[in-house]
Amino acid sequence: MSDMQRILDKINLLKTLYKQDDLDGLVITNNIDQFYLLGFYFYIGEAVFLLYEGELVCFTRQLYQAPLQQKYPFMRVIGQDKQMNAAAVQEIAKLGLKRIGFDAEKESYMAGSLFKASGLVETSSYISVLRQTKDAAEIAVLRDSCKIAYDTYEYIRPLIKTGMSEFEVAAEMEKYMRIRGASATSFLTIVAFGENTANPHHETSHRKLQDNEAVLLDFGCIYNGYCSDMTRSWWHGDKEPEEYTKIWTVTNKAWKAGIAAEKPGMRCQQVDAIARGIITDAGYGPYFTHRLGHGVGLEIHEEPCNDQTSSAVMKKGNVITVEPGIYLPGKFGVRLEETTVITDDGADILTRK
Ligand SMILES: [Mn+2]
Repeated sequence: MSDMQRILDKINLLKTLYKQDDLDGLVITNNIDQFYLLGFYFYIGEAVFLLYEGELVCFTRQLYQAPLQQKYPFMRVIGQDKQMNAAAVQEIAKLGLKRIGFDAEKESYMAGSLFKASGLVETSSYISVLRQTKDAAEIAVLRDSCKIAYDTYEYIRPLIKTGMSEFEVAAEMEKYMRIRGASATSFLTIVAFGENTANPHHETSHRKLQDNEAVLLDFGCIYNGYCSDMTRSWWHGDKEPEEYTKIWTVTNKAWKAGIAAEKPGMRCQQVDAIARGIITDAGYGPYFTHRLGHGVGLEIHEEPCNDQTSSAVMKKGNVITVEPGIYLPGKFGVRLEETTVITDDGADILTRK
C-alpha cells in the first residue's frame, strides 16, 4: 500500500467516525495528530487542519505552503502566518459548515474558547482512539525503533566501567541511537548509579559509578516518528547483596507474569494487578510506586495504559510497556521494562533481538 493510500484511508476512517456523531467535519490542531494523518511533522502551533466532506484544508506558515502543496496535492494549503485558528473559523463560516468538532481534551484554553464561541462542537479524541490500535506498517516502524533501543543496550553494557559518570553513559547511548537513524530520544535518558536507582524518575547527573553498585538504564528513541522504551537493571561488581538479588528476582517474575497476561480482551487493570500481586506477595508492595506500564506510539505516553485505574480492554495492535519496579530508598532499586505489542492471542516483546 502506498503512503498516499494509507493517508487517504486514515482520513476516510476519521470521516466515518465523526459522521457517526452527526458532525460535518473537524478542526485538528494537535501536531502529533497531524503527523498521524499526514506523516509530516509540524512544530506545535504551526498548522491547523480543517477536514470536512469536501476536502482537507491546511492553514500553515507561509514557508511550508509550496512544498506541502506539492507533496500533498489532495490538500488545500493556505499560507497564514498569524491567527490560524481564526482563519479556520472564518473558512468554516465561508463554507457554510454547520457542525464542526474540535478535540476538547487537546485544545488550549484560548483556542478552545475561540472555537466554542464560534459555534464549534466539543468532541472526544477521535484520532487518539485511532492511534491506540497500530496497523502493520506502524508496528513495523515501532519494531525498528525498539530494535535500535535494544541494540543500544547491547552496545553500552560492556562499555560501562567504574569511574564513568551517568552523563557520560547517557551521551554514548544517545550518540549510538542518533547514528542508527533516531531523530531524538523518546524522553530524557535515565542513567542511574547506586542509590539513584531507588528513584524511579531519577535525573541523570554527574554521579560517577563505583565498584559494587546498582545500575539502571531507562531509555528509548524516536525513529520515523515512533517511540521505543526499555529499562534494564543490574549489579555492577561481584559482591551483589542478597537483597538486590531478591528484588531483581521478584521484579523479573512480575515482569514475565505481566507480559504473559497480555492478550486481546484482557483488561489493562488486570495486567497491572497480576504483576503487582507478585510484588505484593513478596512483601514489596509499598515499594512499587507507579503503574505497570503505558501505551507507546507517536508519543511516549499514550493510551491504553497498564494502570490500576484504567478501564481499557486490550486490543490487537495496542503497543504497551510492562515495567514493574521495586525501589528501596537510600539503597537501590530495580526496574525491568519491555515495549510489547498485542497480537492475535498474546503479546510480542519488541525490545529484544
Ligand atoms: Mn516506560
